[in-house]
Amino acid sequence: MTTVFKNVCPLDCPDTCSMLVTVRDGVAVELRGDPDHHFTRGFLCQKMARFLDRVYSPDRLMYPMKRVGRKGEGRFERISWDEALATIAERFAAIARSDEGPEAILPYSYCGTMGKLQSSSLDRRFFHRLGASRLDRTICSTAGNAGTEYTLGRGRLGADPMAVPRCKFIVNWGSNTVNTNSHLWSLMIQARKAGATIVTVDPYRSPTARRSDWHIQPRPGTDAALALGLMHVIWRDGLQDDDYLGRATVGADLLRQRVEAEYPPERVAAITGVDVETITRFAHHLAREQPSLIRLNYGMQRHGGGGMAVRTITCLPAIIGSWRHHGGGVLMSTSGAYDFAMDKLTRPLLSPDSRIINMNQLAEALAGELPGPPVRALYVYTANPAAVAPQQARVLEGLRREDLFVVVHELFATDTVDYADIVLPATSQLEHVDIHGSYGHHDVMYNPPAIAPLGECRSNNDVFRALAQRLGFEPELFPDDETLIREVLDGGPSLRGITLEQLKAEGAVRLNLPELFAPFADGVFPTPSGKCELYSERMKADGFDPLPTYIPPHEDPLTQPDLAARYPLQLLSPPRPQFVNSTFANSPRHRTAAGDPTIELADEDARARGLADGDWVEVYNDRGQFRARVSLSGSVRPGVAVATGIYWNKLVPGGCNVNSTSSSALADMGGGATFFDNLVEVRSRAGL
Ligand SMILES: Nc1nc2c(c(=O)[nH]1)N[C@H]1C(S)=C(S)[C@@H](COP(=O)(O)OP(=O)(O)OC[C@H]3O[C@@H](n4cnc5c(=O)[nH]c(N)nc54)[C@H](O)[C@@H]3O)O[C@H]1N2
Ligand SMILES: Nc1nc2c(c(=O)[nH]1)N[C@H]1C(S)=C(S)[C@@H](COP(=O)(O)OP(=O)(O)OC[C@H]3O[C@@H](n4cnc5c(=O)[nH]c(N)nc54)[C@H](O)[C@@H]3O)O[C@H]1N2
Ligand SMILES: [Mo]
Repeated sequence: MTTVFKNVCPLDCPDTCSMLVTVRDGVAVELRGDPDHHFTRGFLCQKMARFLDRVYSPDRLMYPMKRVGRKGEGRFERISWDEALATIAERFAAIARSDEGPEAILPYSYCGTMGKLQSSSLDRRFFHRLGASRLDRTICSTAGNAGTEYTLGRGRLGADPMAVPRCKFIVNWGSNTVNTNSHLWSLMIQARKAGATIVTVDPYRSPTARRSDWHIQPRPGTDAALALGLMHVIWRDGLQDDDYLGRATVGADLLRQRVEAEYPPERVAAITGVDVETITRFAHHLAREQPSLIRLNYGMQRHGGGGMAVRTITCLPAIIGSWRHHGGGVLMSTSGAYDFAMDKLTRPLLSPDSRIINMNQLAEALAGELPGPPVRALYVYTANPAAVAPQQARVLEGLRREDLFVVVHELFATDTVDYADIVLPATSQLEHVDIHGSYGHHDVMYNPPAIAPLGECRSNNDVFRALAQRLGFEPELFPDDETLIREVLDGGPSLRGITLEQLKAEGAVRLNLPELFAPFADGVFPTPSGKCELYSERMKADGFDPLPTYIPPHEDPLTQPDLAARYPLQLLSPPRPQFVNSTFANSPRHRTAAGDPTIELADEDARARGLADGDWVEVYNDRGQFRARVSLSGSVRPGVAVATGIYWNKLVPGGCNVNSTSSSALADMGGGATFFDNLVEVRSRAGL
């Protein structure tokens, strides 16, 4: 029996591809990109093209286990599901009954799968019903979402990606689109064939910068200053769109006064390291070549002033009127167009008051430094915090605590699994059902179970159903997955009429939106004023500068010369193209393709330290150290270094990755992470 299923790529990536999976006699034998899906267009990235190797990997976890070695050692013995579930339920019930109460239990998850059901449905209901601490999921995009929300009124709404081929001037601003959003890149290439210019703004000569027509290379964390400099030039040279500014914005005069007085190109050049001529030319092209699009991604968000940087850049399209055009404006995420009934799915009102813990402060939470009871139990699923969280040494110290009960639900024996008391085996995307939105296009997609669960693997939802039953929670709160899909589809206007039956039949269905749309062409914004808020009363009320401004990085060589004297290099750690976060870092094929961890340095920084290409070095600061090989690839300016990731600690020499140096300080908005706001020094390993 051969059947072809239409599945959905589960990775945390904007592309959310449609995949055709051929199943013969219950075994998936072929997987390819769906040629009929408008965004996937038959093409999968180098990671997902080999997904079946991962599904059928001999390294998959196949049955529950309990710890027999020391914490961190990764020695386990097989147990039954019955024993695993009973152990977890008893520990949780005992903690909930204790004086410390259920807030001493902390769930920790992120987006190992983007499926609505397996990433945020019964897990939320379970922990809310239990009264556990709530996790603020801030590790990725919350700073920028807060910044755009203040400005546009909705954080995840922007230009339509399908209109990108119409653009004349395309800016990849802090976005490595070639690797992190490859199907959008192919739309950018279509635009280029029709005459568009592609620019990349990135302190690193990323694969995207290398393939662009123009690479602008600012100092890390100075993007807001660059954007304010562009505004200065735009107003000075009369390139603004007065009509759009007049009817669709508030605060234009105040902003104009600020940039005139405070951000002349000469000052901006001194802050950003971008010369006056480049700033001027950039401003002219951006304003004149319409539609101009800014693909704004995460690079600048992972700095101390990341929220304000995103807000500031997001003001630009209203000043030059690019929102008028299909494809014009800013594109950060498309997920705000989905009106999924998330509250029905997650039931926040089951536990409206329990403590909130910012996931970027896992180190502090495990050390008992946050208000409220100590964390006595940690339940990790769909995430790998031992590798991806900042302040790694302190996170691992916390995970080693003898009095901390740790459950990890995973497909593979990750760095985090090594610290578990109980390990649970998880199903892959081909083994469970799910429903997906996207943050890179506008389809709702259905993922059918194409094969039966391997070994004793269970999906996230199946485990939470079983735990809920053991704890005596109301069965009606934990229904089957199809009921959950119907509930989440019962949302707002963009989903109206889209049914489970239709999704099952068609696989992917576009939201109720026009074929192409320009969200702010009419000049109406979902802000309190109904306009694009160049000046924001809400920001003022929240204690921010109501106007766009430049906030230097926390660890800034210019404003903190003492720190920079010890740690002079600004270290960026964006993804290595072969991995998605730490996923695939254990796949033999991807590990081989990725090679050893590297640190890319400017020639003169290497020379000054007596280092040559290929040397093993130690990269360090007060928080920790990791090893990498020097790469003199000509991709960074002096004073900047790049170590792409995220490797598994246990698979690299020295046993720790780049996050042993990154900081858990928070960004200015949204409690965001500051992975790239990280001063380090490098020394030779010879003689260590
Ligand atoms: N192949 C692959 N695809 C992925 C992922 C992956 O790990 N691998 N991860 C997925 C996830 S979870 C996310 S969040 C997205 C991330 O998608 P992107 O935001 O595109 O990814 P990054 O590479 O983190 O950051 C983009 C660029 O920002 C640059 N940058 C760093 N600091 C600054 C700065 O101060 N200013 C400017 N202008 N640029 C700066 C970095 O050098 C990098 O080249 O990609 C998703 N897609
Ligand atoms: N230095 C540095 N650190 C970073 C970043 C960076 O750029 N630099 N990027 C940050 C960003 S943007 C993000 S989004 C985070 C990502 O951090 P995480 O969300 O923790 O991402 P992954 O490392 O991909 O880990 C996801 C895990 O989920 C598992 N998984 C997949 N599907 C399922 C499932 O259905 N059930 C269960 N139980 N498990 C499943 C996978 O096997 C994998 O081990 O990392 C952040 N950390
Ligand atoms: Mo992310």
